[in-house]
Amino acid sequence: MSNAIRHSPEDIRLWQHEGFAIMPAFFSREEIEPIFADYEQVYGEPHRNATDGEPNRKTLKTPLGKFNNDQFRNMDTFPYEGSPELMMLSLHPALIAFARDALGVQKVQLYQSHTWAKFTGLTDYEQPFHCDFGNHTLTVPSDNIAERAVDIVVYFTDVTKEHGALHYVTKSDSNQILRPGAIAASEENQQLALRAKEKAMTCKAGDIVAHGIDTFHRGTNLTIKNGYRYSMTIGYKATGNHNVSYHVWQAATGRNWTPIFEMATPEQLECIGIPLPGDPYWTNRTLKLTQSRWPNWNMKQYFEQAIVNQ
Ligand SMILES: O=C(O)CCC(=O)C(=O)O
Ligand SMILES: [Fe+2]
Repeated sequence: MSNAIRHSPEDIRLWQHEGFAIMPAFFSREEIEPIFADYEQVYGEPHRNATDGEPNRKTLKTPLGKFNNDQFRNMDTFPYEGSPELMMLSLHPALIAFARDALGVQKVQLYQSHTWAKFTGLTDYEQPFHCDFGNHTLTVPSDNIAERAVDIVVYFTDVTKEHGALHYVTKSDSNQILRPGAIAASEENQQLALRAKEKAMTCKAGDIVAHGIDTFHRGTNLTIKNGYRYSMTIGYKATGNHNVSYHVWQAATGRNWTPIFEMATPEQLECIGIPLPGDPYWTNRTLKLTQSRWPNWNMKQYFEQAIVNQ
């Protein structure tokens, strides 16, 4: 499977105008299988013993869903520990290419990446329709496409409606039901009207959906006995967009960075803030000191292309 471009102009159009672009088989079985095995080890085996796998019938009666902290259990944040495929997926060149084209910019940064494993019966996963901007910006989603955010969900398991499929409403529909550009639906009648138009992100492992922080969607319960859903959420924004943020990679010093430095290309590292070879940041001093922080990182290109020698 080619690494470079895995999306079509229609995917970009859908993301920009309808808020959701679904790209089946974006990742191949070979790319997904090692990651599935990582999730099984970290989440699957412990949790199959922790729940009886029975759907949560009591809370399924909740008419509109409610956020609760237990929905957000079983998550981890980049950089991960596991297979090279797991460690590198967030920086996959095809995701970077999609984010660039969707935002219409040359340079993008990875600003979010987390795993998520959901299990039947573990909690009530029903959520109301919402947009995700609330914890990605202190303002609201921009009117300018380039200043929006590309939030991609990758699935490592097949997802039917009974596996807690993401439910979503296209922008055409939410604009009509609410008003153009609306980002909140706090009334029950609005929630019900959105539900009347909702679609379910049912998919196969390897499929992805790209949306943004301005799209209406909601999480739903897993209702199949012993069901589970493994996904990863990966967020990109235009480089220099300080209005949108989520994780701070630089603060995660104790995490598993060494394999990232060993495997990533300069273009991938640039997506987490590392200047490219030839950038004036790289001087004799910064090159040598950075190399001593990450002795396994092959910085040859960075040394060779340094334009400032002092
Ligand atoms: O997991 C899902 O399908 C959706 C969850 C969601 O939208 C959220 O937690 O913001
Ligand atoms: Fe959400």
